[in-house]
Amino acid sequence: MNIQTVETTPIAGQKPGTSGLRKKTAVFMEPHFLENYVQSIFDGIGGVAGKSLVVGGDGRYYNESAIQIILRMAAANGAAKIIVGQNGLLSTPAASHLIRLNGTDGGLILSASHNPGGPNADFGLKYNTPNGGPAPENITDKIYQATTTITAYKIAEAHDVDLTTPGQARIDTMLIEIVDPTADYIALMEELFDFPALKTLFASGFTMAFDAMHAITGPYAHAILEDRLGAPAGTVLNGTPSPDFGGGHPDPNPIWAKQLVDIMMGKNAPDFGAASDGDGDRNMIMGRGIYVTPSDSLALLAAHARCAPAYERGLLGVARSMPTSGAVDRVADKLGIPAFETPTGWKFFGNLLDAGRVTLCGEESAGTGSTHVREKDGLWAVLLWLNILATTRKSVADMMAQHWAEYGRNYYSRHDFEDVDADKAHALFSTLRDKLPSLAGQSFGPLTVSSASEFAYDDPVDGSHSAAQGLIINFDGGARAVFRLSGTGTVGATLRLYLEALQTDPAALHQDPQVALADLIAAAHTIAKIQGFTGRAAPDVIT
Ligand code: G16
Repeated sequence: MNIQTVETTPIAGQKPGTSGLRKKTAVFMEPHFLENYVQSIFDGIGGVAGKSLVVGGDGRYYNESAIQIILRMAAANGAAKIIVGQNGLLSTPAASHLIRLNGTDGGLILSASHNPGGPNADFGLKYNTPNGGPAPENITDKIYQATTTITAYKIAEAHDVDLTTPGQARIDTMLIEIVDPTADYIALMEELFDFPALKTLFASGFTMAFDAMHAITGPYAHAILEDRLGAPAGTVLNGTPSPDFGGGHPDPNPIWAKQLVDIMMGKNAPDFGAASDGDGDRNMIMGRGIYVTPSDSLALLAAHARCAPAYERGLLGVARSMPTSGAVDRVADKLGIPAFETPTGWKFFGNLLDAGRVTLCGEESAGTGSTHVREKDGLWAVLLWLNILATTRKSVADMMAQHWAEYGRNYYSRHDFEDVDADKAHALFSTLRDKLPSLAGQSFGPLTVSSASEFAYDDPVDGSHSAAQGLIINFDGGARAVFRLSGTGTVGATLRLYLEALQTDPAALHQDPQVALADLIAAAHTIAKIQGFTGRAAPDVIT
């Protein structure tokens, strides 16, 4: 094998964010950009000589070309074996499963998740560790360090590998195993859930709409929902992946999955609605006439997980990211199991899952998952909901009403101020941070601040400390506003304002969340001077 050693210099801006490196596609395609980052991953994890890796992506523009480069670089760096999805495709949870199933030394996942794809949109790359989960900060720090000192990368001179059919290929001595992206994942789902009960549910006339948003879950959803479980053809919408996600924004929330929302809120809506994102790890849940927030969905899944065979012995514990509502904590309390609060980012759940401290975890950003992989998993959440509905035979709206009556309702909303000038967003943030110690006791409208702090996390398993993970303002009565800057965007800054208020009065459980949270929204704007700093009086996206 001819190996080229290409001299290079560090490229600024290769610091991984909440979930790997995300940039404009055009930036990733600039000379040396991808190669520098891939070599830095290899160097940051101690080299890949003799190692095996899983490689796959969500099929967005540049996916396959990037994979061909990664294969040639892996060969040049001495990797022994690469398991790659057919046509370079793997959903993020399926990649996590393949890493665990095959005991590889980790994997490379090509995706910018829910961000749009295409030559003028976004691309991303992240390294997952041998447990199948996103690399924790101590490893991403090493990768970042490597990007700042890199002087050369290695790449084999070889033809593109044909990834169109499952089978084996080689670049010199490196074995490349091309696998069906869906087969092992489907087998795992079949182990976890009661497929015969789900078949019976669909056979009884239960109806569903699943919006794959022109993204990676299309083939998985067709195979599971329609082929295995007998849901009628047409249950899966937008089920053919396209490199630019049909020109859409593959983020499963009420704004971007409007087609599904219109169906579920319309006449003759199906019984159940769901959507997943670009790389298949996020989910949105709806019933006829109702949208279920990710925080409520997590709480409901925790309360009823025992309906599914995989969880029939109960849960060891649950975890949620800090900005996620406390609804799941109330369930944990009743079940007598621990509830953990972690910083935003799935990587923070890995230790808790590995140590057997939790079984279920989730985030307000539409991610839910369990011990079965080390990523959040969109279709898994859909199947767990289906398993619960197959057992209870109640509607989604009735399930939620019953849940709120039992536990109270954590009214919740996230307000996003997108593409804010980064300097202005940071100025808002640091001014607010300085103000935190003086806020307790001050009143804003009818609300009085009880405490304010910056969230930091001490991992209970490995003791690592993560500082500066969001600003929290608590109010008397249990409401809270949380401020964070997104770590997944590619331009400017996105300010996220998370709003939550617990309501236990049975007469007040069915309000519009924006109405229920109105005083809190006003207080948060006044305290942080959002309009003054950003020029925005209202958010761009409300979920
Ligand atoms: C990623 C992480 C999630 C996290 C989310 C937050 O999601 O995997 O764990 O909650 O980012 O994003 P932000 O920093 O923008 O608030 P994904 O689906 O983009 O991989």
